Amino acid sequence: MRDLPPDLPKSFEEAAASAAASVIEVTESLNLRPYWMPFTANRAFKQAPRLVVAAEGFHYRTADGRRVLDSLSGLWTSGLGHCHPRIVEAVQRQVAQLDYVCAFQVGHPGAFELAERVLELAPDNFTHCFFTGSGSESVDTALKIALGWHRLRGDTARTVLIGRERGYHGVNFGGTSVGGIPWNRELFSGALLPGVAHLPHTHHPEHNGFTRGLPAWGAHLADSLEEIIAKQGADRIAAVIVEPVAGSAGVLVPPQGYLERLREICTRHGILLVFDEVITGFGRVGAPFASLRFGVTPDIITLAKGITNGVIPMGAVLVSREIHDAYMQGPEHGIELFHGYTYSGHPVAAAAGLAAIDVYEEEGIFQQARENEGLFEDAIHSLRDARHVVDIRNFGLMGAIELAPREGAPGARGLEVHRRCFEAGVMVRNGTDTLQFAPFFTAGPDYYDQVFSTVRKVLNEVD
Ligand code: PXG
Repeated sequence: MRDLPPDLPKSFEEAAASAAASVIEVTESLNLRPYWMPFTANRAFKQAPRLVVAAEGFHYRTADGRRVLDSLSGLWTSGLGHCHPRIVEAVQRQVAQLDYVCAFQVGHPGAFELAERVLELAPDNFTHCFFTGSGSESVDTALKIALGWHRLRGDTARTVLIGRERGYHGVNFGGTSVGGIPWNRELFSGALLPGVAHLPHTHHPEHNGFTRGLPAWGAHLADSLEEIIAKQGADRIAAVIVEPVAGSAGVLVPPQGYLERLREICTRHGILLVFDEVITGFGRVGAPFASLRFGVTPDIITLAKGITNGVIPMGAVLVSREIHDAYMQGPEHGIELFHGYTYSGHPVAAAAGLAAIDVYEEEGIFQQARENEGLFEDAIHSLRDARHVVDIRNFGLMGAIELAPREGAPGARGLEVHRRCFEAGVMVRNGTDTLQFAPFFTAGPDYYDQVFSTVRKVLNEVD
């Protein structure tokens, strides 16, 4: 193995200092025009850019040298904290030893080891793991595996996919089609997958507003699946995909008994149930996976984000032996699934994943996340009486504070809160007018105090 590169920054302070040295230069000379930023108000951003140059633990360092506390663990990705030394080291070693190898018809040990380690964390019936480069790729992979599985079994009419209103499953065509956030679909609605139906969402503040944990009201909403089945015919439906706890739409927590009911209906009608655990996987709900926390076992699980603690892009799809084995037919020299990505099982991502799982396991991280739920719940609900707040909801270490929108300008108040919190030293993400929180798994009372006292102060200031 080659030695590590000698000139890597050794600490946050060092990294921040070297970054700060180039700050003036960066902010003055950086050309903001060429980069078309994703899911961003580009014109507003470029007038008042928020640039981050370093991170460590729970903090970012901005280009103008300020420390900013992160309240979303990256983008639900980095629950172990930023630049975790064990993951950084594993990545440095791997990239110096094997940077890349063709992903098809050739392998490297890390991908096999990671598949085994991920499956050890999953419910018992999952036996095989397919790697992707992101959550969106995981979702499209899962939907294709579901369609192909039915077809291989001769169930060729099962082509209908069912998502849920306000669901988020990434931005590829499959995920956009089953997704249910209207503005993510609007421009593309003419060319999304045909034959997709959506379950109703479960967020009804008049019945379940300000609930701590799982709402008691709403399990019956799962019965809408029966109505869709009655209209479409059970033998035409391939799969139902839901986030066990919806993240992007602003943390929509499943009503008590809802997921169980979905599972029961899918089983009864031979429909595959896919849990999109891109956010809920790897500790976010105080367990390796939400399916384990809820005791509801889907047929397919999609993953990303926490699999590498967000350090290197990677996603995964977990399936049962029954699904996998249906593909293992035909001549042995034949490719069984004509699907895969250049970066499936990427060596550096696999190394990051293995190191992240070492930390999750050796430090009892999922248990720690579970134990910190009460702290988070009390902290977030303490804003119930704050200005503009119309709902607060939480489960595990996921939470949201919904604000009343400004008249005629949905999203404007949320964005202003995000901006002002950033100026006040806390990164708070807004999805239109809903503030989203994903605290670090090991964060303690001081962290929560700083996050929520800043949000309260900012809510007092904004119109
Ligand atoms: N499924 C779920 C449940 C997700 O949360 C994806 C799929 C897509 O993953 P990639 O890696 O392709 O982005 C996600 C991603 C937000 C937000 O504001 C969340 C995501 C993406 C963008 C914004 O909460 N999650």
